[in-house]
Amino acid sequence: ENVVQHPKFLTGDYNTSFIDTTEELFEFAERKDRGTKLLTYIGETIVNGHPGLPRGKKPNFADPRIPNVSFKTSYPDGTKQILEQKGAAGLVEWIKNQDQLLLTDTTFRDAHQSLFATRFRTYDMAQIAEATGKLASGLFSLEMWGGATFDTSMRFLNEDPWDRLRTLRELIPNVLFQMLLRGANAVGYANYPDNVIRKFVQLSSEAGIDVFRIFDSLNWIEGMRTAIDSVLENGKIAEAAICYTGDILDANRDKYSLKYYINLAKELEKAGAHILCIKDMAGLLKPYAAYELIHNLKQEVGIPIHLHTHDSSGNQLATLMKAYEAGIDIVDGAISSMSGFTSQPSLNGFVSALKGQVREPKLSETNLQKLADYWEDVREYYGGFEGGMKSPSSEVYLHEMPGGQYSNLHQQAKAVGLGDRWDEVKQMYRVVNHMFGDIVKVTPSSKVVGDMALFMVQNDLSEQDVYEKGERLDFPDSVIQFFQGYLGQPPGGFPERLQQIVLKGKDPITCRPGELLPPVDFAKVQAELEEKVGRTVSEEDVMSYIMYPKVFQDKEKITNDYGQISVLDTPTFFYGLRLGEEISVAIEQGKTLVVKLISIGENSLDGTRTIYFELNGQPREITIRDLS
Ligand code: 3PY
Ligand code: ZN
Repeated sequence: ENVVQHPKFLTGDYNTSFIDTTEELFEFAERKDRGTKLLTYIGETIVNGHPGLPRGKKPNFADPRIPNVSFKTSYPDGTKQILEQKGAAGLVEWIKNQDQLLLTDTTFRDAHQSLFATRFRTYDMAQIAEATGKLASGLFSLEMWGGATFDTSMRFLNEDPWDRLRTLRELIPNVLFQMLLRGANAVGYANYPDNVIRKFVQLSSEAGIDVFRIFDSLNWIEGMRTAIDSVLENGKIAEAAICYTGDILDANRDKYSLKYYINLAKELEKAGAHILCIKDMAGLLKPYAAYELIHNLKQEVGIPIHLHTHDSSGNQLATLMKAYEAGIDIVDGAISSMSGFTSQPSLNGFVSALKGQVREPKLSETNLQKLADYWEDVREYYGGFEGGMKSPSSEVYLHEMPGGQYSNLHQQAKAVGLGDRWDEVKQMYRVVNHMFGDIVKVTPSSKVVGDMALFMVQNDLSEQDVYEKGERLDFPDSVIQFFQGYLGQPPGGFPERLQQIVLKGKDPITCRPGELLPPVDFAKVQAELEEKVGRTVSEEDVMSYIMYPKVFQDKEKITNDYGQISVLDTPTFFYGLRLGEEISVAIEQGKTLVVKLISIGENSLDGTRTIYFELNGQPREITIRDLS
């Protein structure tokens, strides 16, 4: 603030002591040269590429087809209005009274988590948000937050996950927003103290989440209660999940039987869940098993049932169909151009398949196609992160890897030099599951299995080697924590021999980790964080920092160096600019920078290059260290 803008000056409310007593006049903000910061980022990207993507010339992408709905239509009322008018219990009644099958669109979360290692940017979501609210207002919900997106949006995209939530909420005021919450692990990979879970649920409710899909990575109900209770306290919808693994129709695999799932479902209903989710994170629920499971659950529980699956095997549209026949209330799908393989089955395809049926969903095929056109164009930008499946594969029945993990683990394998041993990693994943006693594999338990598989392949260890040389092995931290009981207790307990080998004399816990973890003192953490980053932080920042301290601080540093790079379009964000290319960047409401790349200098003796830009028509040079 300077003198002439000061409110007291503007209103004439000052006297001669004004300058002496108004200290903030002498606090000069760091000169914010946002232009230079942005040019530096673009220059860096041109010279050194984007992490995880091959360096090279920026491909020619067509402009995405954004459906033209703005101003022409208003937002039709949707499920969000029902929740607002009738409350959580009223919404549940409304679901039960439906004569249509309800649908959730996962495109904004699970689809890209499962196909593109969670790399989709808010920029691309925001551009289709209004059209989604207007063209698909009949959806039950949009799954658009949580799971791995919280971590990756900060870690790889330098975005604030809370901003994504708020931005989309503003643009979609009519459809329920749904998130994936990992029970006591919130949106992280380890258990957090109870007060962190409660605060997280409160803040996400306030920022716009309506439906919380809550699961525990070992199907351990104790790990879910705090989250369920918090959602109920906030007046939101608690959707509690049974994670499906194994095969209820395979008599040889009786650990996860129909009876097991029915008991779990009843417990969750008793725990206060509004909706029961069957979370088939790997896509193992075969069509006839789905009928059997849902048909039986419909008789045993009174709450609506929501089915989530992944189409890795290519069988899952058939599973949705059998689920429909068994009376499922709500089903997840992804917009067709973001569906299939490790993602959800096609929403568009399923809607078309049900046309003319008794419980036909109230969604327009034409409108859904418009959304599909957009995502088809936008997914091109992310080609470098694609998971690599070229066809459906029933191999998933062997390794049982969650769809949301597949592309991420593949990236992780490449990063540690095991890209060409991916087949071995997948086979080892199966071996590790067996060694761990056949566990539910979903974040974070799936990460433990993945870490162990990578560890064994990398060190050329067989199962036998682990038992024989285990004393001398430094197991990954996540594996040690798992056997210590810090992710909770698996059904049937831990395999004792392996547990002893991994823990090397340490005692495991058998109680809920949240009982042992001291509550976080939020005010203290806030002060600590403000000290570290040198600015005032919000409660949301504190939460992001508690869950991802290093990632949060790295993001802060990148923001200091480059400014808000989330305002860049995605091709520029990943590939910089082509020679002669000009872009407009809206850095804030009403303020636009026009950036043009003029030329790229030769590599000089000190290892740097000069990049010549025009910024709003003025020549600007940026020097970048060439890391190649
Ligand atoms: C996640 O927790 O991120 C998942 O998608 C689990 O399926
Ligand atoms: Zn999923």
